Amino acid sequence: MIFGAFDIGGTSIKYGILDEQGKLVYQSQTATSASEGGKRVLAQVKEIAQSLQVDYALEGIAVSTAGQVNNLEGTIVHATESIPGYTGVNVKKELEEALQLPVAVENDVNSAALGEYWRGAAQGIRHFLCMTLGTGIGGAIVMDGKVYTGASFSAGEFGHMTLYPDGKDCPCGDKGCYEMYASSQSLERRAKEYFGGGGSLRDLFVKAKNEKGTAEYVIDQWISGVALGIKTLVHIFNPPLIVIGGGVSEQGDYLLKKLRKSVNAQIMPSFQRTLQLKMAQNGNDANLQGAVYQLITAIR
Ligand code: BMX
Ligand code: ZN
Repeated sequence: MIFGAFDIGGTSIKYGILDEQGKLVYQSQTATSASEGGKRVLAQVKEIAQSLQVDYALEGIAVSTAGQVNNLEGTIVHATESIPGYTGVNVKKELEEALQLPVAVENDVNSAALGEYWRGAAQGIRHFLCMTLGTGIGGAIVMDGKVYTGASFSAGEFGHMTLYPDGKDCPCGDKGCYEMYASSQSLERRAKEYFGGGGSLRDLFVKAKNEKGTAEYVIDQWISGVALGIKTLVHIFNPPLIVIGGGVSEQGDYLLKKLRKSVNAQIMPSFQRTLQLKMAQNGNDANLQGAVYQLITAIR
């Protein structure tokens, strides 16, 4: 069996073809037309899925998306202004009608968590948190091998914990949210302030590892923001594991060491002894894999 899978983020739509073991047989990506609104973004997905259907005998479509998702109805319960007009869109119904295939929809980080549970860093661990540092910051609470959805499918929006009450404006409408300081987009913004435009985050990490100096300072400042949010989560959930995903997870041990140090400096000893921090093993593929895991569970 093969499935089409999409991961809709504020910046890009990643997509691919996966088999029922979660193995990617094809993958690609395109920029999200976020500024043209959520309906246009869905139309983008529809067009890509239709073109994939020409070459592959797909048995279903798995969607991981930014925004709070009613995973039973496949609707966007609420989305921040990072994808304007996305709130209320029925992704499942529209895609099922257009493609004549079963469709499952889940929040991007809930998907990442399921992907890491199925095939990655959280295998065999039934309770954990997952957090991705991307355009924004998303979160997932996994309890007993299942995503905890909350009363309105909106649990785990870690990106909107308040770090600074009078801080930067957030696309959610509030000020000073965690994702304005600790997302990878925020690290990029800091790097630009110091080094001007042009460089990628990868360049920043290479520079920090080779020369230390300002590049490392920029990363350390950002890490202390990331750790602040983790501190709060740790004291609320006392989780045995937090999986950190998003593009920066490719920095592996370099980031993990810094993060561990910064987190340990802020949490009580009882939490330190049991807390594991791990980088996501499958990076962005986990979102696609988790969405497929959800689809397979739904159609079986
Ligand atoms: C935002 C919010 C979350 C999402 C997170 C990460 C929207 C559109 N997005 O906090 O639902 O999980 O960003 O998303 O409401 P990404 O854009 O970084 O992939
Ligand atoms: Zn916010």
